[in-house]
Amino acid sequence: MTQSSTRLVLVVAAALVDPDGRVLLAQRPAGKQLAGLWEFPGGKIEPGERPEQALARELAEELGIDACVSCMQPLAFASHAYEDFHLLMPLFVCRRWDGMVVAKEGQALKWARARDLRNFPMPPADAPLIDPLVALLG
Ligand code: 9L3
Ligand code: MG
Repeated sequence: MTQSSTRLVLVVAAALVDPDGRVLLAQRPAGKQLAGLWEFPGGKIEPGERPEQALARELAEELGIDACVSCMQPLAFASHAYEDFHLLMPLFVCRRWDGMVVAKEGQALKWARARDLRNFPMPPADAPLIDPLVALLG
């Protein structure tokens, strides 16, 4: 039997939904992997973190908001095999947070209507998350 040595990378992402039903997309900055593509904000889950905790930490670091952890709703799982690692990424819908969204890392941000999400070039893991999100938000 051959052993696969593919690294598993656990990431968590948010569909931040504002009171008008718009969803926040963040553009991956130049110099990073997948630069220029629009993603659901989030990042890697660190050892010992629950996914929702990791997401709250990432949203604080990247967007300066204090997201309501107990309000996060799991919506769908993304999975994508890159050449050197396999990405697993749950998407949580977040409708409640404290503070104003600010691009803390200089990233471009866009509030998009669910039906417009398909117009943004996205990383391969994020694109399949649009259908369940559109189904939820209409
Ligand atoms: N990633 C893909 N879609 C997302 C996020 C937050 C992350 N919505 C991918 C990009 C990288 C990996 O996950 O391959 C780790 O993300 P980061 O730490 O570079 O933001
Ligand atoms: Mg990130």
